[in-house]
Amino acid sequence: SAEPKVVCVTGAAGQIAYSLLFNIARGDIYGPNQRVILHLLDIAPMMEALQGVVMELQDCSLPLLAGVEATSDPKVAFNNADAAILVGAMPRKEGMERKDLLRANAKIFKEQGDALNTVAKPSVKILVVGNPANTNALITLLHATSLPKENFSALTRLDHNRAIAQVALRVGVSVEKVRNVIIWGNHSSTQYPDVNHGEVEVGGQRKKIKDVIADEAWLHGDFIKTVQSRGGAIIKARKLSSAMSAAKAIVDHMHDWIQGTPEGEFVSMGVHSTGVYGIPAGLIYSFPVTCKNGTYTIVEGLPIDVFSRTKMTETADELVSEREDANQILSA
Ligand code: NAX
Repeated sequence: SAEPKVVCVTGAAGQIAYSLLFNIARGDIYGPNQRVILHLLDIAPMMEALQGVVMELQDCSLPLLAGVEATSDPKVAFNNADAAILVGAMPRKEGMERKDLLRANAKIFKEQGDALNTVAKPSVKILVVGNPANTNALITLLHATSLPKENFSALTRLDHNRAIAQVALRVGVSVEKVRNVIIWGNHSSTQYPDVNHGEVEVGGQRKKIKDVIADEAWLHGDFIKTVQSRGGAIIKARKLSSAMSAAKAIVDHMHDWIQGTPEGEFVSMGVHSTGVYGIPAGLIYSFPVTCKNGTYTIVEGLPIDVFSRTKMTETADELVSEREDANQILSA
């Protein structure tokens, strides 16, 4: 369409944004025929660094990039936004308790929820990446009261992609042969990567991942552990957290939400729980979803075994306790 889409990215001077902005500006989310305007939000002390990012975006000389605006004011950043990718957050510092982290972030996401509510398009698609992503998304949702709950999401696509990669490596096929793995729950170490409903194509035939790998000890053990702790392993090796793979996952998430998922395939998104699968209503919980015409639908009716049920409840319990902490902080 002729009208450019406005995409707001927060934390725009940070390392994930540095990998992400180029991909958005060359059309990876909205496609090769849709121009975009980038609105970049960061905090005031980062404005000089952010100007450097703006200069580089100009120098990329991208035909789809119709404009760039850099600001430290959320109301300017979210103005008229079609998509808002909330990457910026308060990082966990040495000696910080989970509650301190939640407190700092509750303030940020309350303000940004209010701003989205006032100035973004009513159809704005919001993706929260900054940690604790699920609960930050919930806080944003609770403060953007005039926006539909279905406009909000949290990123678990990186975990989803990690699960696909581990299965592909183990089976010895390329990643596009693997589909329908699921990340349930929180983007944290309690997340449950589940291959029970997943398929892998081997020798031209689509088979159950469970049957092809046929090693329950690995699937219930090292596989889950590797995916859950991958973020930490990258920090240990790189001395920085995942950025390239996070940016790729953000693009996948937004692309699929807007352009749709292929027939017969589902992906994982942290979305508002309606109570399906016995998950407490109102949490932002990662579910298997399909997307079509810009809306997601939770895949319902998958059979859940006892092992899965335990894991799904464990990660839901963590989200319930994060929600309680957030409510306490916000009402104080
Ligand atoms: P960086 O520290 O490189 O960048 C964060 C940027 O956000 C900084 O420029 C900072 O100034 C800015 N910022 C802080 N408060 C802000 C506010 N109130 N408004 C606007 N901008 C603000 O971190 P980076 O590596 O880019 O990671 C960003 C966030 O993503 C972190 O919270 C991180 O934990 C989270 N992640 C989430 C993932 C997920 O799968 N959900 C995976 C990747 C990543 O670890």
